[in-house]
Amino acid sequence: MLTFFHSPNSRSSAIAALIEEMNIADWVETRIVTIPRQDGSGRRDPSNPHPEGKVPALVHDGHVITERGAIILHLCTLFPDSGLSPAPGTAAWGEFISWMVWYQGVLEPVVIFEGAALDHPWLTSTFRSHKEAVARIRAALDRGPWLMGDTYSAADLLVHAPYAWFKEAAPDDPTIRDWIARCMARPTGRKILDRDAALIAAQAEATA
Ligand SMILES: N[C@@H](CCC(=O)N[C@@H](CS)C(=O)NCC(=O)O)C(=O)O
Repeated sequence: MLTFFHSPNSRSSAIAALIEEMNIADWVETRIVTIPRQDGSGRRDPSNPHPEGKVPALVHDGHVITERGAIILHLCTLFPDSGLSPAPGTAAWGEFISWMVWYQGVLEPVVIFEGAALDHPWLTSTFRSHKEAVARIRAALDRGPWLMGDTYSAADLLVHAPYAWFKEAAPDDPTIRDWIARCMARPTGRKILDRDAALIAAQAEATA
């Protein structure tokens, strides 16, 4: 059994969109939880199994899976025919895994460091910079039109996410901006935004 713990308008929205893209909602139960928000609203939800009280979390037969990249890899392995990744075990799958792990280990940290104006030689030697990360995205899109080539995949879904949420972080590069716009224009993304807005309204009403 698969249970997805989601809080609207958060990093878990990417997993909600993935479940729509993969057309696997019948196999994954979604449970809505609250999280502490930067504006002081919300609170940690005792029913959320994530060890740090964050979202997303996916529970598979009692095993807790966290980090979007790991959740995406797990769902794409369980549902290999959903069309959101290369077939597990192939050479292209190895490249797909690289995007997932690079996103978690490099891209999100360098976007945060830049936003927080953090600079230190240890950070640069470990992560390089947002500029270099952007160059990697651009090189893939030059082969494109998607990160993995001809086909939209969960790599696009995850890697474009910070730029969809923090528009000021989006690189001033027409090719990358066009790719972000194409990712955001997918009907599933719109559907999740609308559903999240309804959930936020319902949560606000419940706490009023
Ligand atoms: N590295 C994690 C990040 C998860 C994360 O930071 N989630 C935020 C939602 S935007 C959260 O749950 N924050 C609640 C808190 O800080 O307690 C991932 O990619 O899944």
